[in-house]
Amino acid sequence: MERTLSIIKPDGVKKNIIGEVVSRFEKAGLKVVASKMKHLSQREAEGFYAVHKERPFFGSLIEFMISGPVVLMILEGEGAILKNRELMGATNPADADEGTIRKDFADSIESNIVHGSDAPETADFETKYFFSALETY
Ligand code: IDP
Ligand code: MG
Repeated sequence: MERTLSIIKPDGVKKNIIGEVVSRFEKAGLKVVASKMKHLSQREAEGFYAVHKERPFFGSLIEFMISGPVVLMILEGEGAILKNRELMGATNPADADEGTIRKDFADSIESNIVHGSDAPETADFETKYFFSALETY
């Protein structure tokens, strides 16, 4: 069993598709084992995306991520990290496969509805960044 961090970004919350996104995870066999809604502070968002801080889009990404509340979740399942990435689709919705969350709902490469950890190391860092052991089930 593997665990991964999922975030429904502010655009997903604004579009009122929390249930739709979670339903896709559940139908694919991923289980929500932790969940909370949170309006990230600038410091929290910058710490989460620290790996991207030299990228030209960093400032804009942080502004977007703190523009409204997000839904933070830990998903559990066999191959959860890759399975979640497949359900999400490519970063740029223009490149995303049919039937993926980003293809169906995302407006741009920045406002792309969901985050998902990309490897076991990032999944470990990211799940612990937002959840304590006592908050997971
Ligand atoms: P990922 O979310 O598919 O893993 P990353 O490359 O890790 O994509 O980028 C993190 C987030 O930064 C993306 O989900 C997106 O919101 C934003 N982003 C990535 N590339 C660009 C870009 O070229 N312009 C604007 N925003 C970007
Ligand atoms: Mg990434």
